[in-house]
Amino acid sequence: MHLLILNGPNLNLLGLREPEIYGKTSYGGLCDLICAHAEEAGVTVECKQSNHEGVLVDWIQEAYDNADGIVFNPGAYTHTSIALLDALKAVGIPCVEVHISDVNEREPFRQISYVGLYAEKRIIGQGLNGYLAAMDYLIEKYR
Ligand code: CA2
Repeated sequence: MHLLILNGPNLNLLGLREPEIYGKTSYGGLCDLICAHAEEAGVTVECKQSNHEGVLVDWIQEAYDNADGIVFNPGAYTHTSIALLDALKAVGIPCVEVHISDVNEREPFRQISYVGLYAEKRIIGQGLNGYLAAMDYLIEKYR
């Protein structure tokens, strides 16, 4: 089983700014946690991050041939991007949406999710553990 872990804009800044919201672990540290978790579970994983909507669309399209599941934190594009929703619908790969912070307790605009119209599960406000919980969900359901 192969999982694609996608992160959207500004998540490369993890650990550098706003630690009270996003924690102190860097983006590289998050990828290390994800890789260790995948190895333990016996699945392969690829971690990618982009600040560009079109690049994220390209990676979702490319996943059509090789990923069995997508763990996706689209960052701010969550709340704006019909293009990402369409790309997910087009490839039809099972997807879990993850947010580090509790978007339901933040500004009203963060409570809209286009990606959430496709994602079969949303994990919100569990910090970085949310990524591991999303992997476990996909592994248990689709392995
Ligand atoms: O809580 C989440 O995971 C978010 O997807 C993070 C996005 C935000 O726009 C969403 O509403 C919720 C923002 C990511 C920004 O990441 C940073 C990380 C460290 C320092 C500054 C920004």
